[in-house]
Amino acid sequence: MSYEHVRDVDPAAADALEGEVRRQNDTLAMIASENHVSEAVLEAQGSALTNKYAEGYPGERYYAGCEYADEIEELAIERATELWGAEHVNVQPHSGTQANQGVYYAMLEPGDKILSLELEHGGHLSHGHPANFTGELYEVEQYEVDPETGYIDYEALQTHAEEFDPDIIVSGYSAYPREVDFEAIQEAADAADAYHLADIAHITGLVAAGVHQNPVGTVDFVTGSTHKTIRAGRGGIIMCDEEYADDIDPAVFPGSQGGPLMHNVAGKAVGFNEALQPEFEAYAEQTVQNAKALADQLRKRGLSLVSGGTDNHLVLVDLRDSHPDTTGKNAEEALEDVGIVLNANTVPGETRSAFNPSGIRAGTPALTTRGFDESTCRAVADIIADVVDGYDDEDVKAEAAERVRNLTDAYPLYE
Ligand code: DSN
Repeated sequence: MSYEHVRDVDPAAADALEGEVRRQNDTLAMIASENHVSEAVLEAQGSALTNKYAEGYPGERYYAGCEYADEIEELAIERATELWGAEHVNVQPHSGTQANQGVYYAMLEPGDKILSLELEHGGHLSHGHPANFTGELYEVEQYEVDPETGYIDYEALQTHAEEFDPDIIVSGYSAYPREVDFEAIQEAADAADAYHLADIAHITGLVAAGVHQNPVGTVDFVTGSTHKTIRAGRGGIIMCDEEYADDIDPAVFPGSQGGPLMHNVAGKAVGFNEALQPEFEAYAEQTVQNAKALADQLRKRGLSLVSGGTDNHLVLVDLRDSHPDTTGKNAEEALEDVGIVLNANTVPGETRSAFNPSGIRAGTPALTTRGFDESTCRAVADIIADVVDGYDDEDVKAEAAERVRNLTDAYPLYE
């Protein structure tokens, strides 16, 4: 993949763009929220729709010249409806965080109460963290995973909801390796007479493929990002029943966003179409099987996993038992040196800091897109374990880098 037109006018930018393609090809992307979209999605995102302003919604735009913007947005909406089954879909949020913002802005008043999962336990900044606008504008209390099992304690959540009386309960997580029982959380929301927002950003693809429980139809609002396991163009999405459409749409535009990023909406349309093809189900199933194989091999190599394993696309390693003197950052940096790109992550009961936490999070969506299966993921687990064991040993790292190189050569990207 080359950027000839960019190179003609801006060699420095072309170097960076080509460097990024090379970096993605030559390393294993294991940040659980990342994936590799198809060239079709890349082309759609790089299309002339980047030039178009289209404030409003299909058929009701504030500017002229929106016939193709309408077509592409309608395609994205139709396909999302088919994938997840919601009555109403808004494909304009620029990101998953902005999708959440749209729901809060539509349904809450400043000072209203949010009950959500603690960030250290797998939640997300936009679910009420003090450093996020949600932590400033709303009154937030947070639930946790069971410290013994690492699973969400649904009974404790229900009791917490009864005591706190929230206006909205947020489910759906960024670093929680287990399947979520959205119905159990809906019972807590019903008991507290609260809305329920399920942020399925990480598991959009698993839900669309029927591999995980679909909260659409159970909860009030489902949000997500569109570039993670669903592997479409970058951005966010909101889904809800028709009764909330007139709250949600104006909260996105003009409430909290201006013109939609129509090139990204095009990437969503094209990626959603790919996800409707029969092979996507196999991709989603393989992503989970690969994560289970990765988890199993890491465990065999003596690493502790939060909750003991995984039901989805990610594993969360708590290094404190096996490597008390190795931080998540130590591991992240050593792994990056050998070509495995994942992230240091906080773990439940974190005793270090968010910047230098005690865990690492690793996901299989991008490896699976590259064609990895269970045995390749076990091989990757062995490399991770070797590097964590010898994170400051240059010989260990050189040998690990060679094994990563063999894998990236065998599974090239964007040929
Ligand atoms: N940054 C994403 C993640 O890594 O989970 C969430 O926004």
